[in-house]
Amino acid sequence: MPIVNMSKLITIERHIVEAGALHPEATGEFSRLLRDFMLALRIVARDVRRAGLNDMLGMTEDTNVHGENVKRLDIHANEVIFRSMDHGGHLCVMASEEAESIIPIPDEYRKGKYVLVFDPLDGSSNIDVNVSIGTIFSIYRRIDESSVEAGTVEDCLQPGWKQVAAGYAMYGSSTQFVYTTGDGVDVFTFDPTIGEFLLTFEKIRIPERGKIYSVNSGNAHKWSPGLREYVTHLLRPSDDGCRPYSLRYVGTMVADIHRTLYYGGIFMYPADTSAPTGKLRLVYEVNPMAFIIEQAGGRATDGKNRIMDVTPESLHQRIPCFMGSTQDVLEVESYLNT
Ligand code: P6P
Repeated sequence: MPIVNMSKLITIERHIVEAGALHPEATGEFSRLLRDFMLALRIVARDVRRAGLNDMLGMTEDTNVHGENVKRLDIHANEVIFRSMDHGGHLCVMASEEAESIIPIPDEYRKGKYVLVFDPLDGSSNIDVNVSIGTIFSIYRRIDESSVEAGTVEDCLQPGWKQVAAGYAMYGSSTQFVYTTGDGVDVFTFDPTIGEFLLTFEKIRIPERGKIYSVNSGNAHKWSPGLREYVTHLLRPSDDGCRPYSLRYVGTMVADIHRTLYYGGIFMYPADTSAPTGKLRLVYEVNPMAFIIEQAGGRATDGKNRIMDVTPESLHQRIPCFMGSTQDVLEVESYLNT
């Protein structure tokens, strides 16, 4: 378990400023970007918590680019993030799960050197039943940092190893913000009595191996033989007590990754016969989570290749993903690549 930080009272804003001070060349633009993004998350967290009272639950008539029914809270969260981030002068372009193409910065606002891609509300199917949902994000530098023009789709299609920052907010029993800028993973927990995100866990390290696997077993009949053999192996009791593993699956990637980060084990959304590239989207779901998992000492692949080495070809490209404790991911790879 990560070290609980009970000594220092550090807000996310102070953490961002102090981290920025470590980079003398920093202009403060990145810190202002994160500050504005935290405002958006505060608003989304408030509205998620009041959704039932605000009558924000339920479906719209719309479907998103993936043909999935869009919940009203999805649209609301998307708009809150856009309106919080479009005028700060630090972004040149945005991309969202809820938008078919890139989201340009309005003409009247200055274009900055950063790119924001995000899933405004991950776990939509769980909204109406009060199960944890979340917001996932990645930040990149634009390809041509000297440009002051509008950003392009190419700026949003950079490989994950170029991420400047990534993370997620989880709207669960408490609201937590988990992020990395490439120097480890820190967790902030929202204290509504003071309206601040306080540093609660520093530099989380994922266990080298866990005892939990997380996958939608309802798709088992469509898995590859190697994956079925792997899961059968996990469920076969071992003399050293390391097996059988337990199955935990929330159906919200943010929640399943958050548990995997703390307890170890493996989260999988594999390819199957009906989804040859899996379900989860590379740009704004899998890459940010891969950055978090790697920064915590874990491993994130598509079953063979490092996720963050893949160059996206389209905004909503899907990719199979296996991420979590290094030994667990290496073990599933050995079954997938026999
Ligand atoms: P399934 C939620 O809709 C989501 O995009 C991820 O958060 C989650 O991991 C996955 O889909 C769940 O998909 O097919 O198991 O319901």
